[in-house]
Amino acid sequence: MTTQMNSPVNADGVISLELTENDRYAVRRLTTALTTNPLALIDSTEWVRQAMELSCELPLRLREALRRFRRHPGAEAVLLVRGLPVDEDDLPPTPSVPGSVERHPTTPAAALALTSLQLGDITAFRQEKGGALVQNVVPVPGQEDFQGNAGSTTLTMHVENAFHTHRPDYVALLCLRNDHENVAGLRTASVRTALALLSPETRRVLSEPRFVTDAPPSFGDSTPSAKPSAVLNGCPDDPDIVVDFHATQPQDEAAAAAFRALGEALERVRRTFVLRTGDLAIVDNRLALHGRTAFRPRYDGRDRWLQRTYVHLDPRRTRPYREADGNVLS
Ligand SMILES: O=C(O)CCC(=O)C(=O)O
Ligand SMILES: [Fe+2]
Repeated sequence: MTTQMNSPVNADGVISLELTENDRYAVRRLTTALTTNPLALIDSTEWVRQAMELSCELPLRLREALRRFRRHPGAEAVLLVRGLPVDEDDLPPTPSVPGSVERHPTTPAAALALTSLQLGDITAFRQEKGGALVQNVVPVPGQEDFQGNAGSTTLTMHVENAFHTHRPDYVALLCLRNDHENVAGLRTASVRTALALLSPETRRVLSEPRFVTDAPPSFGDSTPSAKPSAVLNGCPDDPDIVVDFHATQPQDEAAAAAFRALGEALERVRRTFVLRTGDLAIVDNRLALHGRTAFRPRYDGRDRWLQRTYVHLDPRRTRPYREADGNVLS
């Protein structure tokens, strides 16, 4: 059936879609429309609205894949879209400043926004990178060991902004260029595949409010500690997961044992994606954790560069926290 061919589940359980030359051409037509005004601002209401309208004109097979992924995220809870129109030769040097974001529309930022906007609404948090909607994930000199996207050491597996009630439903990561040695990999691990490796007792403990998750370093130090909450939530046979192995603290011994068992199970099922230029990985942040393998930056303008958006499915749920019905949560 054509629908299955459009976004097949690979042998490794990951749903992926390879764009054709025609698809790429169609996406490029839309990114061109979104990048013609050099003074436009990605974070403006007008640009986001235009991008949302144009996202309805994305190639049908891409829209189908996104719609299907929304309802059926698969065992790995990752959708890989390959071949978006990013030309490495056209890219400026990889930024290397702290807090790097894209303010003005570029082809990759527009492609990322268009795709994200067919999944849901793009959002950002005021306290993180100034609330910019398209954020650069780049290594920063001196921050090699930082547990955040400016680092280049192994990035511990986490649900994005696990501490936050309104954490994103999806994290979308578009690769502009990979590292020099092509070893940096996005890692993902799905609770759907890990669950079978956990004992009923471990699942029970993980489903109780016995874990505290702090804000990640990207939020600064001002955020108060959260109340204890559960790591597994919702349907016991197909739960959502909320955990950050850098920021979550089990509150008692049995919780610590369950936490360790979960970490081991997730490690056994994790996947590594060495993304290429034009590859977009969309992670369902309710079901999968993500992290990154280590790499060696050179700070020569050719370092690894991803662009990231967060996607929320239901803007009404966050309306009290979004000023003027905009895209930034505070
Ligand atoms: O560098 C990566 O592949 C992932 C970084 C990350 O966790 C993020 O940007 O949310
Ligand atoms: Fe992350």
